[in-house]
Amino acid sequence: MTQYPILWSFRRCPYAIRARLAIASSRQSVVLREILLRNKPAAFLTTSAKGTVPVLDLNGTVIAESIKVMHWALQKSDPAKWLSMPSEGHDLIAKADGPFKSALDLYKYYIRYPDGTRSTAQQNGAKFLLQLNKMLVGKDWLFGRQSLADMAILPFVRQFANADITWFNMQDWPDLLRWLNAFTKSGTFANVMTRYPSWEPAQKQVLFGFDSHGKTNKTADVSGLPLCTQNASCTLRS
Ligand SMILES: N[C@@H](CCC(=O)N[C@@H](CS)C(=O)NCC(=O)O)C(=O)O
Repeated sequence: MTQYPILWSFRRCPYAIRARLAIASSRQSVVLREILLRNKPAAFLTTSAKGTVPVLDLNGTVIAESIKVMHWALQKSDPAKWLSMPSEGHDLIAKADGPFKSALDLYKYYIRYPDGTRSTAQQNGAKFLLQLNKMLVGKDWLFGRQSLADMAILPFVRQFANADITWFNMQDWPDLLRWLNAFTKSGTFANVMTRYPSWEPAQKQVLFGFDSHGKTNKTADVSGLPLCTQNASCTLRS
């Protein structure tokens, strides 16, 4: 039986989305375990007591940081050359994961904070988004070609946009809008956003990634694993 790594994931989590994007791009395959954050399975918490998704279990070695999951996948195989980006890309990701994510959390959950939090957070987030817009003028991707920075940052920009889509679409950042729309309308994004039932110990395994499309590894022993395709629900592999 082929041993696939296990990816614990939550469909809408931007950290988990970027991990799935890198796994799909790298043409790796993992067993996907979709969970609900409000009802974390004991087996998930045993794997990573931290309790955040994504978590990649490499048969005992555990990676519990999304950016590290991205690097793990792309270091194995990087056909789209996402890792070939200027070092500035890593600084940009750090900015997205740090101050921008903090602004995003305050913007989304402003109700828990004092009056004025929402507009300050919106302005702070917008400063970063204007920087991205400037970088995207005349370009499809932040550094010209699609890279790790685009895919690590876009899921968070999508979340920021969805917090108030009317306001977001009215801002003067046409290149940012073009970049985000190209991503959210892409097959790449649709592929990683396929819905799966929440994992239960007794369920059949869900294969995510390259092998799940039946394009490779046809001889691998994955009998009993559901074969999941882009928009389809899982079907059993005979
Ligand atoms: N630094 C972690 C953060 C992951 C994270 O915070 N994920 C959120 C979901 S988007 C989570 O699991 N939160 C735990 C919870 O809500 O209980 C990473 O990059 O993987």
